[in-house]
Amino acid sequence: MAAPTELEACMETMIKVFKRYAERGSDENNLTKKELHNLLKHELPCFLATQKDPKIVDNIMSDMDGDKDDKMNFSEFVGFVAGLSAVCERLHRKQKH
Ligand SMILES: [Ca+2]
Repeated sequence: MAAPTELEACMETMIKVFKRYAERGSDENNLTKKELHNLLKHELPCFLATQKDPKIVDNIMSDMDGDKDDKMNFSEFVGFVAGLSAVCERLHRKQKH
């Protein structure tokens, strides 16, 4: 099989990271609020450090939790990462001008 492209590797990494944190609890297909907090702390430390709101994890969870089960499944997680990536891209564009 050919080596994965950058984007394929990126998708694979997102699945791997999600599973690493989701698998710590009883439900391997979902992140609890605590698991989400752990993931942010270790995988997005700069993002977390810039957030002043102590309820940031609760807010992300309620914003992204489309099926309202108080847990984050992979699709909801991808939505969060995509949103954050879009913000980064916008900032990146601004810095260039
Ligand atoms: Ca959910």
